[in-house]
Amino acid sequence: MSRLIVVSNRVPVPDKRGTAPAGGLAVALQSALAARGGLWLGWSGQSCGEEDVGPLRSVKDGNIEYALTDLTDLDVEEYYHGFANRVLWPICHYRLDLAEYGRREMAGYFRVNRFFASRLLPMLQEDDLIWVHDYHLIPLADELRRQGVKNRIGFFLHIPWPAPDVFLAMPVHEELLKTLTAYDVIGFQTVHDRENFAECLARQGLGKRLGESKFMVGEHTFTARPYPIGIETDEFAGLAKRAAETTLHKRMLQSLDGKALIIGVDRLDYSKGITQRIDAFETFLNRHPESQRNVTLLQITPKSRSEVPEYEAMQRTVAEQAGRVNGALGTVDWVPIRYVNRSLRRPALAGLYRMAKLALVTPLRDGMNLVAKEYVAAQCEDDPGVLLLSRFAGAAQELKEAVLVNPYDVEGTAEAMARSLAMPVDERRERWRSMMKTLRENDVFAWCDTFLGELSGSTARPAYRAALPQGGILRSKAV
Ligand code: GDG
Repeated sequence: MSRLIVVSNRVPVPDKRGTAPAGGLAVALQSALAARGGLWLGWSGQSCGEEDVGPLRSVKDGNIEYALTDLTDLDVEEYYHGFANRVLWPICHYRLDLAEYGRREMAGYFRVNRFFASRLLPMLQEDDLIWVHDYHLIPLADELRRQGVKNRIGFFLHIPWPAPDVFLAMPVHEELLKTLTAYDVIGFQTVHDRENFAECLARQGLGKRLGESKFMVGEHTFTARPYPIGIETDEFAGLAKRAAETTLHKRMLQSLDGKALIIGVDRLDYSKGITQRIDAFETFLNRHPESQRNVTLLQITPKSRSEVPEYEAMQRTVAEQAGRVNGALGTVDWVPIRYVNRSLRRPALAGLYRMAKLALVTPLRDGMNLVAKEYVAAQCEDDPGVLLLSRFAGAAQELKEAVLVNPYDVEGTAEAMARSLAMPVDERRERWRSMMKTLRENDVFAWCDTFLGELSGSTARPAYRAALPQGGILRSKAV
């Protein structure tokens, strides 16, 4: 079996005890790496200032090598904060209004991709399979090809691929689209994303479509397909079940004092629809006064990318909004919204999902949204809670038995909250069983197998699950 090379912006390096700081995605990729032997390359998260970037830092764990490179201040500013987070992220989430184009940042993005290619090159062997992740590294295959690499190279986009009118508004769209066609396999989260991509190619007159998933540009043919990412379903379900017996869980239950828990878990990001959700919750409370004092919304929102001005502003907006609702509707012994602005440990999160009667997963746009899947996996089969899910999350394509909402429709979402909280247990069970079946069939290990099967041209399914790292599942992904 060929070696596997994973390249992503950040790398989940195991700590000194050999424990992997991993959510489902990192666990699955580490298992695939352990089964084949291989290398995971990415940015260390550190800047070397204006100095020359030194040698790679290498961490070995069994037959997996983690190789980390620093970047200069200029690289971090232009490639990461600049083009990746201030142009590609908003564009791919349909927020043309937030994209800040700058030629300097665009050039920096391509330069850093060239740099990653040059770091990888000396470590490559002839039949290595290379799997590149996410929007930070779109041009990587093209840079590797220019440097003579002939290996099979795959790419998985974790976020949405936008509609052509949005994508083509980006000044550098043509170069970016062309570089993407240097891959052998391009994975998207949904059919919709793949069709948007195919339409971008057609609108640019770039190559031709040979079949549903086959495309040809020049002499090069490649596959572009949806590979919806999953979670470590059974492991997460077990984690949630065990968490229900912990002291934290018991304390939380006590503090709820019989009130129904509603949960929202999102990185602080404008794509997640947090402000619209709080508006909908307020509308629900006002229209259903009988619910007041009987429900509590726990919104867990760890900070992310606080260096980007929109994120800093959003942090203030959400906190003020929650404070306003609590001030207007709360009483001395009831707080409608509990707002937590930091990260919880993964087992604690799993336990809270299980306790919650309703999860609000209402992004305005999301590649997949793993929170939706984790919530379902964490439920108790006899008395499962209800998933209220945005139709604009990739997960809505698979979890059709969730209560689907349009997050822009605040009143509609408020009414869906009321319906969900009143849903009879038989209906909840039926919906849950069907969603759980989907999650079991397409867990993150199956996702990994399917993608690598396509990339390697093999239909045999290696048993990655058997090679799970000892550290198990600890926290969210770091890619
Ligand atoms: C990108 C795409 C796509 C959140 N708070 C805590 C915590 N989390 C974990 C969740 C979940 C993960 O973070 C978030 O994953 P999502 O999929 O919901 O969203 P993004 O981070 O935006 O991820 C997305 C994904 O890539 C994978 O392809 O689904 O569409 O945007 O696992 O549990 N984890 C812990 N404490 C927290 O407070 N431990």
